[in-house]
Amino acid sequence: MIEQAKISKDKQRVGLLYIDLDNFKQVNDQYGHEMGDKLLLKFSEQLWSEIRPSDQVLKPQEESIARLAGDEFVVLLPDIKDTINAGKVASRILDIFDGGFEVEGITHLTYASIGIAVFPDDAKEPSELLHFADTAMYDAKQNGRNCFRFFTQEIADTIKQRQKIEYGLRASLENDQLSLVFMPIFDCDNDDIVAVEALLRCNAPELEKIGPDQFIPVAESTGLIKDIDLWVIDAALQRLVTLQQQHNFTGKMCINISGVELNNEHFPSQVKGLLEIYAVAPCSVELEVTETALVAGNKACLDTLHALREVGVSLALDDFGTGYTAFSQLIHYPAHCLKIDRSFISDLFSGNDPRSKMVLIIQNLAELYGLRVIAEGVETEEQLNYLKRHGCDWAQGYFLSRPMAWDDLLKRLAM
Ligand code: G
Ligand code: G
Ligand code: MN
Repeated sequence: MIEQAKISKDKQRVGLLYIDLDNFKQVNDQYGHEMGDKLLLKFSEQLWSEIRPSDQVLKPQEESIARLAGDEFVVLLPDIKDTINAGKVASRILDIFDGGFEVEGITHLTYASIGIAVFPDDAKEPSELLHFADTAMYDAKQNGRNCFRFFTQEIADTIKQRQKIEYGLRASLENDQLSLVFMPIFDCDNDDIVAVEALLRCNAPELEKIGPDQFIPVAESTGLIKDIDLWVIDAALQRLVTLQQQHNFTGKMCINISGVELNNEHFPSQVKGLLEIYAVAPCSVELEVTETALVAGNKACLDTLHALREVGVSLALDDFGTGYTAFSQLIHYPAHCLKIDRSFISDLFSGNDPRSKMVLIIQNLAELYGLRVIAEGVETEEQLNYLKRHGCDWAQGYFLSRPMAWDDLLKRLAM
C-alpha cells in the first residue's frame, strides 16, 4: 500500500524493453560465430549510444542495459513520464537496423523485435514485468518482426488462456481424459467407407468447448505434443485392430500428426514400434501432416518423411493449398495423398473464380505426381457430385458423415 501510494505520488514509471534480434541465427549459420559475436558487440554499442545518459528526457544509468542471453537484450528506462516515451526509444532502436546491419562490409538482414512493459501499469513485480515484456516481444515476432509491441490486456488474457489449456492438457495426459472420435472417408466411385480419420478430443473440465484447433498449438509450444501424438497413434491403432479383427474393416486408419514430429528424429522408429506392438500392417495406416509444416529444402523434415515411408505407412499432406509448397517441390516429398483444404470445397460454387478453380488445379497436380486426392469438408450433394465428376478419389465432410463416437462408428460400419 505504502509503495503504491508512493508510486502514484511520484508518478514514477519504468519502461522495460525486451529486445530479440530477428534472423540472427542466420548470421551465425552463414558466416560463423565470430561474425555473430561482432554483430552483437556492434549492436550493443549502438544500443548504448541510443539511450546513453546524455539523453535529457530519459536519464538512463549504467545498469540500464543487460544482455540476457544470445541475441536477447533488456533496456530499463527509469522515470519515463509517459509510456509513449518508451515507444519512442523502441522506435530509435529499430532504426539502428534500417536498411540492414553492416559488419565489416557485409550487410546482414538482421532486425529487432521489441516488447515493452511498463512499471507499475502492467506489473509491479520485476520478474512479472520481464515476463510481460518478453510476451509482448513474442507478439511483435508474430506480427511480422522488425517492430515493437506494448504489453496489453489482450496479451495478458491470451497468456492466461494458454496456461489454462496447458494445465488441462497435462491433467488429461495424466488422468486419461483424452479420447478419439472417428470421421469416415468415402470412396467417390462406390460410396464405400475406405478409411476413418481419428480426431482428438480432450475431456478435461478446463478444456470444455476447446477443440484441437486451439489446444494443439499450445501442446506444440509446450512440448506436450510428443506425448499427445504417441497417445493418439497408440489409441488409433488399438481401435484399428478391433475394426480389422471384429468388423471386417479393410480400410485405412488416418491419423493426424503434428508438424513438430518432422523435426523429431525418433518419431519414425516410435511409429514402427507401435505398429509392431499392435501387429498392424503399416499400409493400413495413413499419417496426415499439415502442408504448412513442410519447409522447402529442410533436410531434417525430408529425412523424417522418407524414414516414415520406409516404415511403410502412407503419408497425406493435410489442408493442402493453404501452405507454401511450390508445385515443383512436390516431387521431393514422399507423399501418397493430397487432402484438399475444406476452404476450397466450400468456395466451389461461391462465384469466387480463382478459388473455385483450386480444386481442379490440385486435382490435376495430384494426377501429374500420381497422388491420391481426398476432398475434405464436403457439405452439400452439389459439391460431392462435382468432385465425383472431376475424378476425386475419396471424400469426407458433414454431408457424408460427421465425426462419430466409437460406438456410433461401429453401428455405421455395420450398415
Ligand atoms: O476435429 P477438429 O475439427 O476439431 O480438428 C481441428 C484440427 O485439429 C484439424 O486441423 C486436425 O488436423 C487437428 N487434429 C485433430 N485431431 C488431431 C490429433 O490427434 N493430432 C494432431 N496433431 N492434430 C489433430
Ligand atoms: O485439418 P483436418 O483435416 O485434420 O481437419 C479435420 C476437421 O475438420 C475435423 O475436426 C472435422 O470436424 C472438420 N470437418 C470435417 N468435415 C467438415 C465439414 O464438412 N464441414 C466443416 N465445417 N468441418 C468439417
Ligand atoms: Mn486431417
